[in-house]
Amino acid sequence: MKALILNSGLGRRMGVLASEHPKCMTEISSQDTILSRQLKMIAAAGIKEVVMTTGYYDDVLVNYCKSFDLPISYTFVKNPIYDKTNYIYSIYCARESLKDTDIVLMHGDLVFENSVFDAVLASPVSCMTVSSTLELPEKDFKAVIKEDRITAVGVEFFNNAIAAQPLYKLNTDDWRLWLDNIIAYCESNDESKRKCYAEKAFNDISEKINLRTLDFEDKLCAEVDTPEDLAMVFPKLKEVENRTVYMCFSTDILHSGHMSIIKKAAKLGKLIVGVLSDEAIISYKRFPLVPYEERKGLFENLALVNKVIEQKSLSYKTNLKTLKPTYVVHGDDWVTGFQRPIRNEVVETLATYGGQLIEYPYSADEKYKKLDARTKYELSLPDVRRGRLKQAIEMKGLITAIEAHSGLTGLIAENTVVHQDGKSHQFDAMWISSLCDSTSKGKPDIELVDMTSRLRTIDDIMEVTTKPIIFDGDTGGLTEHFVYTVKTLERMGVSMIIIEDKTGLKKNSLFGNEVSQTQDTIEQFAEKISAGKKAQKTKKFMICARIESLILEKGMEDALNRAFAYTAAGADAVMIHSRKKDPVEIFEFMEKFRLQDTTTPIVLVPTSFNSVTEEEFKSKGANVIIYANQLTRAGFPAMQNAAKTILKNHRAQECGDTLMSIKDIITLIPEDL
Ligand code: SPV
Ligand code: MG
Repeated sequence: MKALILNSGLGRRMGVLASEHPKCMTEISSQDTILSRQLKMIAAAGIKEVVMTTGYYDDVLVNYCKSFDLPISYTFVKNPIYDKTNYIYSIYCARESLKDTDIVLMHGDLVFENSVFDAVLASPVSCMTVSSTLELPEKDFKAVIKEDRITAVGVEFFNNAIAAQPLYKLNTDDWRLWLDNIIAYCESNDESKRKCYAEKAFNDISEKINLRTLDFEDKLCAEVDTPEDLAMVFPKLKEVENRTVYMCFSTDILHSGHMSIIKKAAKLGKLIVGVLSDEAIISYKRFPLVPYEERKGLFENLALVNKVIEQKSLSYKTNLKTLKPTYVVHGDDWVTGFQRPIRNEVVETLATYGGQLIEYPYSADEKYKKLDARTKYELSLPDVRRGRLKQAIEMKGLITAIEAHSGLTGLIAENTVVHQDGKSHQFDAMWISSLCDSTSKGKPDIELVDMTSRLRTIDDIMEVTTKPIIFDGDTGGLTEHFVYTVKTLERMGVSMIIIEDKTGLKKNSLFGNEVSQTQDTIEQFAEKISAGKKAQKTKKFMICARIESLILEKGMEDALNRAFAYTAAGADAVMIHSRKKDPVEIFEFMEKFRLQDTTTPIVLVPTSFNSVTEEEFKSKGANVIIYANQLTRAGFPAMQNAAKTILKNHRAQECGDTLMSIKDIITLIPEDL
């Protein structure tokens, strides 16, 4: 497609404003003239060839065009008798450059906004811009409409007419017919046929040309013939140029799909990009591979982006209330699904001040899905996965983990998401519980399942997940063995090991003093922790000291003494455990610990004191909440029930309703996982 810009006119009615250069070089804003604005839009639309007819001050015009570094090749054609003819003759002069191509034709004094130009270019049929909302002008162009087609264009028509502006898109065949008649006009002996509007040559043959209207309504599309026209265009243009567009991104890579929507958005106004905070992303999808500051940098370096700000939650409301953008741009994928409430809130907020939501079709391209899968895979690699627990605690303050003891329960921990009131909730990490790992093997929780087997469980889970792993290391065994465990776990990409200050034959803590259990000495356990910290090779791996004083009824003071001794020995976190239903002792511990230590993360396993909400724990200073055994406890009765039902009925039909369908179970695990 070529653009044809008609700039041979004398512009007499502009007076001094066009006395030293062609009219199209009249300034219309602090950055632009009519022409520079047109050329930038043409270049942005990807049109590479411009044919420009010139007349007076043609050398000024040619030099001016070349002064812009735009990816446009120009063909300048001077109408040698521009002062004696109309632009019909200028087109005739340029005819050789205008054959066999689609054309976007505009008068050089036309100022229009991007969305009008885009709509013209996107039209599949030949079209001319008209306005159904403007009054019929006295002197300017009007288009006569018959059965949806334009049958005549001129200043003299008032019946069945609509206000029109000389911005056209003409498909090759339609243009060829019109151009041929323009040539015929200009080669005729009739002098007046070189002095009329080119549209007269169209009107003669309009029944052969399928020219449709493109209604720009009250958007900006106006000719500047006089200083009065200019005065009307100024404020309108200012309003157009002050428009702002808001988009929000959570991506850590920018691909062509993002660039394409950014380009569209930037055409609507000054683009402000909201970058979702790390915390908001974690709550919504997977962990960001690239932290907020770097993701912000991606957009700050884009020329199309005016400003980048943080969006602290999935909700747009706060940013929209502050920025009041003219438009919010988003893919149409949020019309349904879990983002729907967020979209609804955007629509409501925009309505409070007259903003508008613009949605473009979402591209679920295969190559973008592959990119996403690759990013996900990277998250599962040891070096990336290991440090993410520490980062998540730092970012969120409080994180949650659920137990996993197999690939399958790992998938549940990884993929279960609940959408509630426009927010989404999922677990941040996985807990490889000694109780559940042992139970799934039909063994008691007494460090009987050896480390080789425990590592195998970790590996099974790691193979199908990306979330950070907290390993239940029981007592940690002999210090001489513990240092090897630390190194092995680090190498695998585990994020934290929790060891409890017990010695000898360990039993599950929830037995308390009902069984005989021995607490280690402070010195010996602290020594084990320091040895582990010394053995550690990477920075973000964590060793958490688990204090059993409350379980073994040794009192609060003992618990606190131990907590401070263990952190002094290098523990990265402390876990305080209790088997009481009432959380009072847990709260007391946290309060007293926090008086002296405000930073070391506190880990809790609220199996018994399960009435407390995460929010409450957070307010009291907890940082990690582990749901240590719920999946195992949910699975066992369900399985037992199915077994009993079959035994009672001597067939499986009766338990069918409680089971997952065969289709669901065989398709649960994708083959290319
Ligand atoms: C586990 O899950 O194995 C634990 C937590 O260590 S508890 O069972 O409460 O001791
Ligand atoms: Mg355990």
